[in-house]
Amino acid sequence: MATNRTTSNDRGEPYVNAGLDRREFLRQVALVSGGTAAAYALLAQLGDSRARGEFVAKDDPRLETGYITYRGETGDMRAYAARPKGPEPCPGIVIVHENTGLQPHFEDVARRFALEGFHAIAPDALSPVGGTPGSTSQATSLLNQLNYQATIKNFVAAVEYLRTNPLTTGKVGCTGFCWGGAMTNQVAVNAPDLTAAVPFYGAAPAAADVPKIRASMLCHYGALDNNINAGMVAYEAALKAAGIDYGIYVHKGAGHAFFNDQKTAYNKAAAELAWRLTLAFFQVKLKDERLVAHFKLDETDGTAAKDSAGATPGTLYGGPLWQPGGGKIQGAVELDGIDDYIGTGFILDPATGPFSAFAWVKGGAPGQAILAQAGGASWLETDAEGKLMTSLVRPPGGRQNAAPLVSGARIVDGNWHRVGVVWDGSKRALYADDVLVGEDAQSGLVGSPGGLNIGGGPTLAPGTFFRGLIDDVRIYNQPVKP
Ligand SMILES: [Ca+2]
Repeated sequence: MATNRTTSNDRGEPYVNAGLDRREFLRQVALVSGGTAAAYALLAQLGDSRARGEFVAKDDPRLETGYITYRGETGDMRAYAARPKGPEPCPGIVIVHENTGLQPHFEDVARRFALEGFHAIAPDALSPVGGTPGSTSQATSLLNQLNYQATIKNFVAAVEYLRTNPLTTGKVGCTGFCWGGAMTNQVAVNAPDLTAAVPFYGAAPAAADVPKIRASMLCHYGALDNNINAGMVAYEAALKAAGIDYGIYVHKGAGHAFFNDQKTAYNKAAAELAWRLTLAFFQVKLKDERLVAHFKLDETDGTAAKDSAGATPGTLYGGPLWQPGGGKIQGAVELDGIDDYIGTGFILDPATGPFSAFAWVKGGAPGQAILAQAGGASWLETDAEGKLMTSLVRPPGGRQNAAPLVSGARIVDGNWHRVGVVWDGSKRALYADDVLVGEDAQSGLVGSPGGLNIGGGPTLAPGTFFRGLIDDVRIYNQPVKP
């Protein structure tokens, strides 16, 4: 099965992108595994998907993937793009391939980033000459003929494409490998809006260029990679002298290209460590600072709901059920409509300024709360007809009554709906499925220093508890357009 399908894939690409054909790959596997039969067995064990160099399947249902084009220095650039499904903005990552062009391995790396919550694109540096050809040696030869300065600008344009993309948070990182590691260093020098960069065994930029870097840097090296490592000491000295936020990690026992699982230089231990370090680095450096609390509700047991953005974890009361496979984005929590809710610590006070709150809900009935603040008001709830509304009202005083805002969107039909309330300081707005369904002007909102009740009203009155699934609750400290 695996052996038939791995001779080439449907685009006619070679089995491995390391200049090794499949026979040579099998020979090298045989050297370490005791014979060709054992090598085939090993390939089969790797599984069909893995044997094609995929950690994440091309059609993973959690992701949106495909090819995009953006405007570069030399014209239209083609790139593979992968992001989590859904409209929530993510930090951006530009991935720069090795000197063999945009091989399937780098598209897989993009999907790995997407699964971790990033909007990743892997541009094809060979776009100006018709794209990466089937032969890896031809790709390398073509790459060497490209105008290097124009190629740098093509990748800098990828940073700008992501930075200005409505599906990103505006924060962008860049990572790349070998030739792409050197390019990542060049992107860091030439893209002042780049926030973080992770070159893998990349040739250093000119020392005189290093002070232009604005990004935080994490540089991976293989301890056995003598050629590249020759430039490491001077590069570090220049980074230090320029006061740049940097880290250098030299991976023991690893050589050039140790991250690429399609090459014989692959070092699993080093690759896994480098991946964890890279993810942690990007997660910290590219954090969405607007997001002050984020309850993914992907837990499988226990009575704690993690806050992945802030420091206000929730506690489950009344015995809600975790539904690890039943959410809109991975797992969700199921509430019984009687007394189940999640209570959190204080996150923000609506009286102090603009904010936004979004959640996915499925189920519910008229008159139930979705998100309410203890001692304050329901931020999101359903009215007597099951229509989305907010009871966040302006402070008492003046001639007008402070009235709730009711939308026309009935959301208790048993389908998933993404609901949201946005306060921009002068207008209340309600969103259902990312469409504006209600809006009015207000002079302010009544505040509260209480925590949030997810699935329960502000006073936890009987009849206000939500019956159904709630998922992915996000609170932002500013107006966010869905
Ligand atoms: Ca979830």
